[in-house]
Amino acid sequence: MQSEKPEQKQKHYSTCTLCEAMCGIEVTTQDRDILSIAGDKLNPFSEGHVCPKAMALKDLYEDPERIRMPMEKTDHGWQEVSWDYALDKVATSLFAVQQEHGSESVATYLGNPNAHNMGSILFGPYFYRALKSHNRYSATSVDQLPHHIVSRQLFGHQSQIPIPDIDHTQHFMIIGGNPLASNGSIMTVPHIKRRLKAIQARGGKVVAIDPKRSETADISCEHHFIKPGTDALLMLAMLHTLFDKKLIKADALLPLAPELLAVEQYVAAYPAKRVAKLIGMSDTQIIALVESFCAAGPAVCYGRMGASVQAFGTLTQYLIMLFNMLTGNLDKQGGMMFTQPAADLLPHSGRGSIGNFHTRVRNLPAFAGEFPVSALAEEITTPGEGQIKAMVIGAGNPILTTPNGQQLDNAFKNLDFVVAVDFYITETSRHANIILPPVTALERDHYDVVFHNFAVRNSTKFSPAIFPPAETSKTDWQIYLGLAERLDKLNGLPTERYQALWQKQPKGVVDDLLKSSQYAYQGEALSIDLLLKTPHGIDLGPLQPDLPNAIYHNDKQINLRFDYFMADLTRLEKHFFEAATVNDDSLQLIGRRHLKTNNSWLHNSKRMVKGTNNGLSRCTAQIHPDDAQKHNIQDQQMIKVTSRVGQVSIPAEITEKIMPGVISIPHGWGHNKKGSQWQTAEQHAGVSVNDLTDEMVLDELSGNAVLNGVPVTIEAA
Ligand SMILES: Nc1nc2c(c(=O)[nH]1)N[C@H]1C(S)=C(S)[C@@H](COP(=O)(O)OP(=O)(O)OC[C@H]3O[C@@H](n4cnc5c(=O)[nH]c(N)nc54)[C@H](O)[C@@H]3O)O[C@H]1N2
Ligand SMILES: Nc1nc2c(c(=O)[nH]1)N[C@H]1C(S)=C(S)[C@@H](COP(=O)(O)OP(=O)(O)OC[C@H]3O[C@@H](n4cnc5c(=O)[nH]c(N)nc54)[C@H](O)[C@@H]3O)O[C@H]1N2
Ligand code: SF4
Ligand SMILES: [Mo]
Repeated sequence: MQSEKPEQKQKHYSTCTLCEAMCGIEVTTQDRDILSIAGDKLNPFSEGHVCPKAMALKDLYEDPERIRMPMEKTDHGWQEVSWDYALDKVATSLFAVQQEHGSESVATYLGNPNAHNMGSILFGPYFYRALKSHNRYSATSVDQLPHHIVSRQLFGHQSQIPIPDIDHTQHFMIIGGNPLASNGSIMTVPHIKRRLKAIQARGGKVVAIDPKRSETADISCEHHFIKPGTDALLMLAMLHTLFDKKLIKADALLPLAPELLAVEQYVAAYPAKRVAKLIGMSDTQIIALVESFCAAGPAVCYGRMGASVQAFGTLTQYLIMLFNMLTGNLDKQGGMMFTQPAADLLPHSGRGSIGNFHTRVRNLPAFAGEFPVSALAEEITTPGEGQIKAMVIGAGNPILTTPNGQQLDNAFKNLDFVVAVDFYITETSRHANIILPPVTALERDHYDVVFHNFAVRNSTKFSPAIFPPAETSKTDWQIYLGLAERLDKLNGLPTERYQALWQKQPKGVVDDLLKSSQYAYQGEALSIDLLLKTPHGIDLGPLQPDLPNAIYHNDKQINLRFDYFMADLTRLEKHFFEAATVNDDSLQLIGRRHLKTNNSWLHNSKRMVKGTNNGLSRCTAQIHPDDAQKHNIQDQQMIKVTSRVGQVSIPAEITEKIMPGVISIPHGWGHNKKGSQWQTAEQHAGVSVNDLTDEMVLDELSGNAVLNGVPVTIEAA
């Protein structure tokens, strides 16, 4: 029995890692309990802002269903096992599969939370390298892959992505993003609502282009419906208008991109009139969009998830970049700007190789060493050399988050061995032979090695683990390093270097990066030690013009690569102007996010699933009243939604906020698979929209999945 007195309450300053906004939080603890989580008012970047999800960090920490020790699947169900046993077993099992079937037979899938986890980012690669398999997949190819390809080609590095300078812009055009729900993406921006309102307060404009009148559209000055998947046409017409109306302002960029004006010939065939009907806007509307953008002073056109994860997502993101360049808004205050992060990983990380190798079955190109996840199921089920026989899932739930999830679920049953690094028994990790559970976010050291690079202001902050590590728990990096060392040993490779890595820890790498940074604070060079003394973080000022320094190409020129991107116009012509007319009866499926969700994995927090609309689950199919009438569907009635790959039954939610001809279903639901173990999530199961999305339809330029603009039919169930 413990006789010690309970400890005093303590306040800690940390960072929420649940989305990209990097909000500072004040966490009050007593012993090992979290009493409360509130916004850190002294954090110079987030200034006290948090969203309702911050409290989910507490729910996650306390969740009795979260796994705290490794689990092995046995004939008698899940059994808790020791860490040493589990790590040994995983390493020897992966090694055995590779011995029998070759190194490519083990594949990895890395999910979204890795991006918020410096341990996985910095030390995970030791493990993937030890595996020596090209069969690598991640959530990138259901998300931001187009952005990486555009930045790789134009600026020479996949992660050198310019960010909207939201605090200085006079005109913010948002294409396919809903930051009021997502809190911003590839735009790390706490308190987005206040910042969007500030643009309007200083006489500027916010314009949303979206098939849904989203929460963001609701507080914008203008909202224009657009037919899903047609944004490339809109951008072509907008670029055409720039030349037609002589609105080009590219002089400052021409020395870095001498061919920029040649864009005119590629967009010549796309006057607003030609595309208007296809995109669902009038030609005058399109022209007015451009004129008002150009009249505004500093302006920025920003395209995100809705614009990326569609059939022409890469072309769209490329054209958006050209639009910012041709209007003189790249690298300009109030436009699209590069960040100057204090701990900059970019010079030390892969710039992004394009098409070095291809998938076995469908011959799809790899980008930055990863294959499109749409190909994963067929690579598991198609026999032959290189067939995937074992999977490592790190912080991902691809059965709910990638196209044709049902097919992937079936494919997983064929695997000889699965290991999941996760703290829940999810729809995906239930397939594992062994689950290795890391600690939750507040129990590990944190520095945002990714999201400072995407932030609307330069800042720096280190958040040490709030609780000292328990003897029996491990962080992601300890798991990955432990596996890497074991695999190298099994492969007969030297393992001496690991001793130094265990000592150094990920925070040692960040310390090195900070010490080599251009910044100082009150005369002292940046370091982890300094940041420990400034627990609210340090503001490093607004983004600065950074060209040509920001370019990673050796010649310091922006490489426009018309040959690569504009070649896709052939496919676009075929798709929109030559293809047979689409089935009149079909609707276009799109996705949506809610402030209280986080992809597939916060539904076990009662607080996050509570208070949904009219007693309906949040997982509804939103349709327009005209479509409801046409199909004789009442509000809240169950409907069947059918696509080429599957069918789901889901309540209809009739709303004028959605464009006629469009249907919106959120992803991350579908917690109704036998064997997962998160009861609250199962009580709010919903259905998985990715049982409808099609793994065979891709943005062919990048291999990115098409999750927006999927043709479906509906009928009353
Ligand atoms: N239809 C449709 N599908 C989509 C989208 C869409 O808009 N529409 N969005 C796509 C996008 S943008 C993304 S990023 C993907 C996300 O897809 P995934 O990354 O595959 O899915 P998540 O739901 O983020 O799964 C995260 C898993 O990691 C676990 N986890 C959480 N934190 C940690 C941690 O610190 N360490 C470890 N080891 N595990 C952790 C959770 O328990 C959960 O099981 O979904 C995509 N799928
Ligand atoms: N609360 C919450 N926050 C999150 C997440 C979450 O699951 N929940 N996920 C995080 C992740 S992983 C990511 S990647 C980001 C994503 O962040 P965002 O990019 O802001 O993504 P969404 O909120 O899904 O908004 C996408 C918008 O695109 C619209 N759209 C759909 N199809 C099209 C189209 O064809 N054209 C146009 N123009 N618009 C279209 C949708 O209607 C929607 O309003 O959010 C992050 N933040
Ligand atoms: S916006 Fe919400 S989820 Fe995102 S970092 Fe801030 S508190 Fe966390
Ligand atoms: Mo994402």
